[in-house]
Amino acid sequence: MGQNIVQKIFESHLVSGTLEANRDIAIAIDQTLTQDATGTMAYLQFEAMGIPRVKTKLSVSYVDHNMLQTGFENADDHQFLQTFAAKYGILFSKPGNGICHQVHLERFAKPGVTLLGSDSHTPNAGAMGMIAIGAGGLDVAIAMGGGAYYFKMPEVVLVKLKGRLGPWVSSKEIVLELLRRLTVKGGVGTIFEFGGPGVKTLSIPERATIANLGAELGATTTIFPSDEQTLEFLKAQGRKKEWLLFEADPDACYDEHIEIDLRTLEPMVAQPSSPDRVVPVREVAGREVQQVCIGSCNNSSYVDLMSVAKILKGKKIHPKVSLTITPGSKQVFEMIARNGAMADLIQSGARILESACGPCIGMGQAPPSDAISIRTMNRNFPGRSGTPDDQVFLASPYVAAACALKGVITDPRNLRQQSPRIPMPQKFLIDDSMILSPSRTPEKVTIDRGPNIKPLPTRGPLEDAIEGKVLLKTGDNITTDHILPAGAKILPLRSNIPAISEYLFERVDPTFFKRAKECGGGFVIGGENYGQGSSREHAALAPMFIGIRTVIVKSYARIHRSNLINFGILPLIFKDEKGLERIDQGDQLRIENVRDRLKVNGSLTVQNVTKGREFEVLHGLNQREIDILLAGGLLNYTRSNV
Ligand code: MIC
Ligand code: SF4
Repeated sequence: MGQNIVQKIFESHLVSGTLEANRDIAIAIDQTLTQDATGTMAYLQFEAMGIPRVKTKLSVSYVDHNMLQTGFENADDHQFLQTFAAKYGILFSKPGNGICHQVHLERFAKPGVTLLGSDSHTPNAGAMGMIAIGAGGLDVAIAMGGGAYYFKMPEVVLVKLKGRLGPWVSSKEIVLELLRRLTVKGGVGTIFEFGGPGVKTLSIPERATIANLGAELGATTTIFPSDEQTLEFLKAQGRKKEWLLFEADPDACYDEHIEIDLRTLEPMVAQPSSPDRVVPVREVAGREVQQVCIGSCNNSSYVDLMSVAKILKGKKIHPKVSLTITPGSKQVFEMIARNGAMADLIQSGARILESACGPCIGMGQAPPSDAISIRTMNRNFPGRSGTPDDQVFLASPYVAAACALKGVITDPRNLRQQSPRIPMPQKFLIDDSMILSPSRTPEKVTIDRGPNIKPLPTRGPLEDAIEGKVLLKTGDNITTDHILPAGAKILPLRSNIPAISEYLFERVDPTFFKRAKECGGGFVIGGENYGQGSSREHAALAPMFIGIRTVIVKSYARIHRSNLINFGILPLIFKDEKGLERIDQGDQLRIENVRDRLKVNGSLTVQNVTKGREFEVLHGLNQREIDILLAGGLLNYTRSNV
């Protein structure tokens, strides 16, 4: 029987397990990437493993998130990362070189290989016909040490594209359509493999927009075939030799099929404050817009920004709008600066930001209160922009540019101009001088550790009885931005767990940390898709640090569940609907014989001491996960197994 692309790569990288949906598997990792906001912890963890040099074929450390240097903290972290990379055999992409996913696609992604990244949008590189998965920093540290990546074999869903996109419709609409149909939890336990004749009409950056936003569906990853378009892109990046034709066999099988006819798509937006609240632009047209932000790892490629420049050329943006442009990489920035498009953007009234995550992660450009901000990004979770009552809409660069011109939400088809069709460059500007090679004399490199870098917190083996108060009862789709927000104020504390812990659940309940501290920890209770969004392991590490031993919810997002296990927090699941209803915040819960029950049983009994009742919870853990939890986390487990 023929194979799909996912099976082909998994088979050639399989370390353990069988390639059947929902079975435990482990794959070998060829490449890793980290970014600065998750990288410092990942490298401290790698260091704790005592391995002198990374064992991957390629590991890159990017600096793109914590770019505002309002104090010494972020600069300290950059120094740490640079010296660490030099010593341990890692390439270092300097601040200013660009956003990790954009740079990785340009310079390192290649068909047929595997990439694990400590950022949830790592699947961006799936545009290149490779398996690229987002994970917690500790999983990436293990991979850098030569360890495999363990997960459940996802179902592989074929997304078959037919036809060609119409004028003013971009590849963003393809993935917004998927989000509209499937919602933010529709891709959990799934890999989306794109195929069909419509794929051939999409360039690599257009495919990357889709693969990137696949993370918002909760998917493990998204992958495209490697074809003529891939060859063109690699050629233009001076990397022709890395191309190989990589497609599904004609008789390949899939667990499910989805079809999208590109001709039926129209300009769309995701309304506040979830990426799946998708509607056609015309349904919300006319609402006043105060801010437009173009950029992020989702839509900041050369073609994206050239399209915006073409739309804005010779015109002025609406007086009420603040427009920011963030080129995704130095390559994009320099190319549009040299060809004059940057001048067109500046003359239109745009504010130009450095190549970094910037507004996407609330590192500046928080919008005014209650104002509409149109962003070409991938996440509009509440308050993520930095403004508590933000109204962020996600849109394509075409829609964003139209809104900037008109000052109201505008369907770009109503602009009196032609839809820009920017050709892919024959040759990109290649200058890797901001990617530093590791040292040839690593023994001479000392790692700079400024006062912002605090030692890694650890915990002992799992307790046999867990007791505590329900500190928080939340609803469905709690994101890691709810659990531990990012933004300009909190991000600089990513290397300082004691300090960052004070912001746990700050936006959900500002009293959480104080109460948790008074109680010495406790339980967190939630609904469906708990922990969706980012890969930040701080959303598990900080709870572990303040004494949270157990989370009980209806279901988990993949990366967050792994992060909880990695840091020794039991991720339990309500057995039935009523479980959640029977608990109130403040109830005292107790679980006994935890260690023994985990070893022999799929369920545990929770006593609600306050209400004098018991209820059953499931754990759904495999043997390896149980062993990790019993050891008190993945680092303890790895150390004791080496
Ligand atoms: C995000 O987009 O939410 C982030 C910031 O890039 C995170 C990583 C982090 O929190 O450091 C992600 O996507 O994993
Ligand atoms: Fe950076 Fe935003 Fe992309 Fe996350 S989603 S990597 S914050 S640009």
